[in-house]
Amino acid sequence: MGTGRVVSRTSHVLLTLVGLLIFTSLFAAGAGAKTQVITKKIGPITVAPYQVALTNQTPGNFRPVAPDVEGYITKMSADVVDVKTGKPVPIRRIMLHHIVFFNLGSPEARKVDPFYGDGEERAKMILPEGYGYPIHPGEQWGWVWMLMNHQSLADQVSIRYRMTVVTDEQLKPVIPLAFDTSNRRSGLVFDVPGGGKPGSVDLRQMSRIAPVSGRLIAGLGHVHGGAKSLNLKQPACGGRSLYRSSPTWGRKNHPFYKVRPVLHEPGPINMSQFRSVRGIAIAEGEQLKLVSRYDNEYPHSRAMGLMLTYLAPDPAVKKTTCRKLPRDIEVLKTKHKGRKKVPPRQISIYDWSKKGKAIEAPGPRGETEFATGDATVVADNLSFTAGNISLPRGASITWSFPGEVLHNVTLANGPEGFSSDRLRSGGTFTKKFTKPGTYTFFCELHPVGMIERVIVRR
Ligand SMILES: [Cu+2]
Repeated sequence: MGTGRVVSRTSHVLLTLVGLLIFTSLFAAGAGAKTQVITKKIGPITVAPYQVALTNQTPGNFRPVAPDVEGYITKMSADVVDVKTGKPVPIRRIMLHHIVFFNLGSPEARKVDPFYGDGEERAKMILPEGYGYPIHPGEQWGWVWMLMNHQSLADQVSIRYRMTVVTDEQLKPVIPLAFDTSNRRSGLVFDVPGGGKPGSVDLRQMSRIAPVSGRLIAGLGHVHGGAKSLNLKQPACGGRSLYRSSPTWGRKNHPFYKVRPVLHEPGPINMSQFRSVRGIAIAEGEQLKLVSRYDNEYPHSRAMGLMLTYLAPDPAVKKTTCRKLPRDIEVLKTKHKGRKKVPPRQISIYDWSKKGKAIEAPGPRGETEFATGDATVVADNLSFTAGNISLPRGASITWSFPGEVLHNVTLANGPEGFSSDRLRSGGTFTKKFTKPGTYTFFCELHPVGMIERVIVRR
């Protein structure tokens, strides 16, 4: 659920196609209309032990394949499956952190938003009766995804996506409209600093203008650990709430809380979605605003506030009327029992054991470097130089990223949440430490072993 920037990053990936492709169609006859379930499976994608695999950093240049038919997608879901059995892979093996699909079908299409996105909460596109996302033969699609291997051995998966496609029938077409409260920071993430009073909240917002008059007929959201809610608002109608997406958190023993290493605080097991056949009337040019609410008592680095909504163009909507919201709004939630309240923060850093396993560590091995002022740290060769460093309050650290492999620095625990972008080729990141205490960090792309501990003196 991203932005034009992500499209440009993925488009070069589309030039080559390597991978296994399986196409299955199940036909169910209607009154002239055909409904088929189209499944595509791309892979095998290899993920190294405890490593992350990113779309454009993975050998093979895997790209998504479009259904190549004239019709409409009414439902869509994605998962990672075993290469041999085709069955979904458990999170303790490999986790699909996120996946986002773009339609690069035409020059105009390049301007539009992702049409489907899913995080580890396994959100599905489920459009209400009579609506569909239009697709055409010969379309090129792009995608962005991240896989994480939670085991000490290299592993392989295929990415499987399933679409319910309606052909030979005219449905009402929808336009995807995506919101991102990081306001397009690289990676679509933001850092909640924390340090607030119990109950304090971090609010972020992102506004955009409705490109056409129409009806909002469905929406889904994505957040990370620490989130309270996402709220889509209509400023022209007193800022009323159109749709609130709320998280359901897994129970303490859910696999999200058992796997290691973690790249960010475990996210929810579900975000509520909405759909409505009547739809919420929105006038062309009208502003829509997404507000993300996170706990700000604790730091939450690499947080997200993403919402994907579907707008069905309707020229009958002439202006903003602020009429009552349609009564047929349906809120879709998981049937699994979970926790309503944001669970306590659970994040640790990990080092390699002698046997090559990820083990929790208080910090990296080695002596603590005592700095009397600003310091520099080099992030390269899967480690941070000066892994343990002590600084006076008010001093800064500049991290440099000289190599060709992307790395970053992400706060695990400490008095203030922050992270750098993913950097390489001489990129740098500087942070001034104004709060005394112990900070632990990891690289979110190499979370085992690429760790750091900073002590800021009083
Ligand atoms: Cu790294």
